[in-house]
Amino acid sequence: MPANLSPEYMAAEQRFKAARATREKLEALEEMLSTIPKHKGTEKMQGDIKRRISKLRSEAQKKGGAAHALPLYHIDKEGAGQVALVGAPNVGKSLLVKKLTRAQPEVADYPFTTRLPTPGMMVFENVQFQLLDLPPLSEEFMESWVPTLVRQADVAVLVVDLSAADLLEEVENTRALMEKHRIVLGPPPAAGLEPGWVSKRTLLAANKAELPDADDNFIALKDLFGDRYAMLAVSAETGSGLDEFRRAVFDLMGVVRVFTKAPGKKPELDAPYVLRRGSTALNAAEHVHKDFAAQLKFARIWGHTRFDGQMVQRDYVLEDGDIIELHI
Ligand SMILES: Nc1nc2c(ncn2[C@@H]2O[C@H](COP(=O)(O)OP(=O)(O)OP(=O)(O)O)[C@@H](O)[C@H]2O)c(=O)[nH]1
Ligand SMILES: [Mg+2]
Repeated sequence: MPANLSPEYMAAEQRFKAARATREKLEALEEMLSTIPKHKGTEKMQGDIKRRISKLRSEAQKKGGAAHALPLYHIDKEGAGQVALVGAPNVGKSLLVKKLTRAQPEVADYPFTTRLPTPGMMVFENVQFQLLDLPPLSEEFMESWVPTLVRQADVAVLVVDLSAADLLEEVENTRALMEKHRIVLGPPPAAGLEPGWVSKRTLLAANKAELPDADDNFIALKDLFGDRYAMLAVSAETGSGLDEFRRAVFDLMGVVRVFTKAPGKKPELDAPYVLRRGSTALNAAEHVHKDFAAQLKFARIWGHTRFDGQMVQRDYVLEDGDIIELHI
């Protein structure tokens, strides 16, 4: 490690390490190059920085467009599932995330407030889901990386403003914008998805439900889109419907919570395994330990639909809340 690296250089290097977007990386590298002490001892480092700059530049150009047009964001998934909030500007996506999690996204009474993705963890009973606040979807402008994040999410919440005059159009607009990027909100078409397309299970969260006309508008929404989306009237402002929102997200996620217990011991009730709905006793065993799965002979179940300790086979389909005792 050559001596005499300045604090400015160190700060720039930190920024480079933290950067996700190509533009940010490039800016940090440029600054590293300008602040690195220019002497024999740093020659190799200078060369290394220059190489990284030119590599990033040429990669960015190959992808098309100037390097500065390529911000990319990636949010690491946490918890039992990720939920992308999508919708028109100013409908209350950020206030919902703020009320449901500990995140502090900016909320303001004008469109295009949100510029960056903001994750926050939402608790539902004994599990947590990651909500992702996103910039708005709009025909006028949409951040280029938004569809990628929606694609990666497990489910979507389509937020609308029940007081908006053009409410029904907004739903259609959002749906159409996502389809431009080959994302179907709601169930896939009957004929199936074409290659490259995805569908997202979607909850329509009709926000600002405490405002005048909201009730009538909710009825109109239900008439038009009730077959397509699970729907809920909420108010991020007053908090009404937010408990139902947590449960609706859980239902949409398509998972079951399962507790394990060792024979003769008490179940571990604070930390459920979260498995896809339809998972079997064998799948639960795979989660616990791969050796368990190979050796699983049978299981005993304590749950709502079985009598306590009932013996089941490996193909038993788990119910939410089941306690399972694995026998090998
Ligand atoms: N009356 C009422 N106002 C709300 C409610 N939810 C949000 N708002 C207000 O609506 C405005 C927009 O809220 P945001 O959460 O910033 O909306 P957004 O959808 O994130 O907006 P963009 O970031 O521009 O997409 C703010 O003034 C909020 O206080 C609600 O349930 N009722
Ligand atoms: Mg916002």
